[in-house]
Amino acid sequence: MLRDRRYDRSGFFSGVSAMTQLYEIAPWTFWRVTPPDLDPVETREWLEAFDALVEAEGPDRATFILKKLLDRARAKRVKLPPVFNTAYKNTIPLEEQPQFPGNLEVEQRLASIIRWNALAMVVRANREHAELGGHIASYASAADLFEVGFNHFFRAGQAGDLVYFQPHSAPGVYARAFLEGRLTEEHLAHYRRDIGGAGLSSYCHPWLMPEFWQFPTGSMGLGPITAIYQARFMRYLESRGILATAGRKVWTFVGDGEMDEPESLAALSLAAREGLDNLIFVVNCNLQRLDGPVRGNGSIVQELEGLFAGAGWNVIKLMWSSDWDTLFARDHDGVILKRLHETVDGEFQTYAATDGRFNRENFFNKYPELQAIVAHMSDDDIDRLRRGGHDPIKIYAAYHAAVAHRGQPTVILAKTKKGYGMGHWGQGKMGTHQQKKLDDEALKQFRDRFALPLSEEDVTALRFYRPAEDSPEMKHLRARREALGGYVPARSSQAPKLAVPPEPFARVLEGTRDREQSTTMLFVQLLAQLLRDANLGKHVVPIVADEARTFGMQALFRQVGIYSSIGQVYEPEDHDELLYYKEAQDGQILEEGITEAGALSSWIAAATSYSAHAVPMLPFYIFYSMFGFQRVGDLAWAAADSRARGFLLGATAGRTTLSGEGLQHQDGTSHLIAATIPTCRAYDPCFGYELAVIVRDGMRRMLEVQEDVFYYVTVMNENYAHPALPAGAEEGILRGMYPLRVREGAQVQLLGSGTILREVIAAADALEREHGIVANLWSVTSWTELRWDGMAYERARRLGSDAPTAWIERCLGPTAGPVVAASDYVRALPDLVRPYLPPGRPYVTLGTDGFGRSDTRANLRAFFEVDRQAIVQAALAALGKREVSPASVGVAPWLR
Ligand SMILES: Cc1ncc(C[n+]2csc(CCOP(=O)(O)OP(=O)(O)O)c2C)c(N)n1
Repeated sequence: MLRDRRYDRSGFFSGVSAMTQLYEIAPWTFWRVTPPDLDPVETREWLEAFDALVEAEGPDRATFILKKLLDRARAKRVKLPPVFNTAYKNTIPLEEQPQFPGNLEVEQRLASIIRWNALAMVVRANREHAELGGHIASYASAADLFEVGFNHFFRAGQAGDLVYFQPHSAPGVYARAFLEGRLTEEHLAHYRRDIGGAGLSSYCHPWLMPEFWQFPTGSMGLGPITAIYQARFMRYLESRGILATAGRKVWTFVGDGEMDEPESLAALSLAAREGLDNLIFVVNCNLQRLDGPVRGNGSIVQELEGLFAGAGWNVIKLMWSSDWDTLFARDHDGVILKRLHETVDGEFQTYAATDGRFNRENFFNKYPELQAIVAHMSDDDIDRLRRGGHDPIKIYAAYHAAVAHRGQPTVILAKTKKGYGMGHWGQGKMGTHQQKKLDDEALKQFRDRFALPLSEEDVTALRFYRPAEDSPEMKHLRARREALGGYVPARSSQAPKLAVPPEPFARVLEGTRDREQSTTMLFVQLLAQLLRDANLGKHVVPIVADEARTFGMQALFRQVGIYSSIGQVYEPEDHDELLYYKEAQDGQILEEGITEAGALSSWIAAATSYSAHAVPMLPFYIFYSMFGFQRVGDLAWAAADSRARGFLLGATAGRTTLSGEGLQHQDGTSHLIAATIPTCRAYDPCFGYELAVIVRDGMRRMLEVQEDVFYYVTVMNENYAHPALPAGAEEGILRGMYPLRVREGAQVQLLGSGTILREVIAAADALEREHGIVANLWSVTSWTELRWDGMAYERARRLGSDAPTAWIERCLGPTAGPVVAASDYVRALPDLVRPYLPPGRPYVTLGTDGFGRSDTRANLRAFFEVDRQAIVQAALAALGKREVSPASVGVAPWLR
């Protein structure tokens, strides 16, 4: 329908349509429709009057009048046209374009060489091993965007800029690093072959290439959101007087298809609200994603323009190359724009995939005036008309304006061709994203297209090419990078060590005597103490996603303040209370509001500050445990890949401990997900002293030893008394289990974690009291640590080492009887350690499988069969002391 009706995209109506069509089309294409001009003479008079106003009194006065007119229109209930779209052309007019400061010719040659090496690397890898995969077309479209950044903008070093690269354009970044001499031919020959050393990882992985990549962007959407919070975190560091970050920029390269990810869009308004003019997004609008066009029936550039502008960003459209300037100059009727506006992205893609002749016949010959504008050009000239994102002069102008812009983040919408320069076998082709095998003919065409100094043999052998060190290209490349402070990307882990103070832990380690408290409360007390510490305090970053009051943290609002880039411009409702809601420019708490993805992105920025900024920070992000790994697990992966160091606190944890909230709030699985992340040390402590030992050791490992690990600790909201740290328990607490009560002649071993440990303790008492059975009690602080440890020893033994046994086997080996384990998580969690128990010991696990429910704690625990009675039953059954009549056992209630 749209194709027939020819809507236009700027507000100029170009078809035979009528007003009624407005309502037949989808709302997101609304910007493309304007009612027909019923009185052109009157229209002209209005426009002339406006022109005269601008001419005589200047643009500010014109803005004032426009605002007045808008107010009047609103008052009269006149519908306003969409105001967030501009014409389909460059935002920066020719007359405002700065002089290109580089050596255009040399830079273009360098870009061509880098294009070749990237291509050769991918094609070589796939000739050798077709399974390796890789990408050519995306970098082909992004190469000029990257190169202008490398030659003129990206400043290196821990006080330089931060660049988030589009992940699958990594081949181009490797190819450049090869020219720079940072990667060898050997590296390039090991593209996508991580195993065995010298490999280049598929995408940007700090874990796999820790001295190269800074930010793991491989999962679409995570680059954009983490970059925004990075830019905000840099402001936070500055505002709190910790680090001067002014002038540093965060550059983010995103695909237009990637902008569909919710995470890509999630923080756009935050970036604008915070006035992050240290943030620049470059959206590579090659109009294609993997399967096909991003918006075949519409215009992704116009859509994103509306979206970003509406969110409050400075938008720079980088649409057409310098070649088009002369065409626009010859166009006195606005016919080029008219034609551009009626062309949808699906058609632009076809124009990219076809030649000059096709473009002339189908695009330019549509109107005689347009045909005339290109009449002097050959088909080859038309073929060579570039889109803006392939012209270094226009790219430079856009970057220059973005860097200079104040008060808002900037997005550059760069129009490019996917598979640029890949000829008929790649450019603009529907399947180009997957293209990775090229025949010799195609390679030769590529060589000719980019005028590469390669022989036939060089081409067919896919030889990498590096110009001589004294060539103009290499001299230029080195001079530019030297001027910009070194090479990019480069990751550092140079940061000072921080000492862990003993004092804050003392009180929690002593226990609460008879006072009943939750581990959440104890954690908040601990955090408050850490914040007070003279040396460490200022490095602590408390992060919440609108649940601070739930966790009893409101006292911290007053103690350290909530970070706000503009302070507090209102008097808070509770200002006369001692613990009022205090926002401040130097506030320490990051109160992110209801965005777990945003809060975790903030946490990643803080947790990697040691690397990105050479300033170690210690973030504690506390959240509803159900809305952690389950909700934003992919960001947790990215955190690990980023080598994050910090604490995640899954609060109100456990499926029965958080009683009333029911199904979607009760977490029975987060520890299972945590168990899949290699650098995540996950703990489910029951007592305050366990929590204190874990946090203290975590700080030691992350801040003093500088290990790349992070901690996930579940804390609960059930109140009970906490004993003091038993002598000798520390090692076991950290390794995952320790004996809480060991009795002579014990017949059964009872294991428990989190608050369910208390049910286990009660069960042991009941077993002895009511059945005369003596049990040993074990507190399991981490099923997952026991599993990592078990796996390591099991492997060592399998490979013939006489390594000592796993910790769990060492604990339980000298004991007797069956082992019964219970937790507030699904049974798969305690089942993780089953293979590492001493041989021949029966192992019974109890857990909270099934859907969560609202009820009292006691009812929930009885229902899920993790309460003391259930544990007693399980122990008796395991000892063969209880007969269960099959008739009395129905389907487990939690399966219903
Ligand atoms: C979360 C996620 N989903 C899917 C992918 C697989 N993927 C990688 S690139 C790509 C297409 C990207 O298209 P676009 O963002 O337009 O970038 P282009 O390659 O066209 O420059 C897809 C679907 C991914 N990496 N991450």
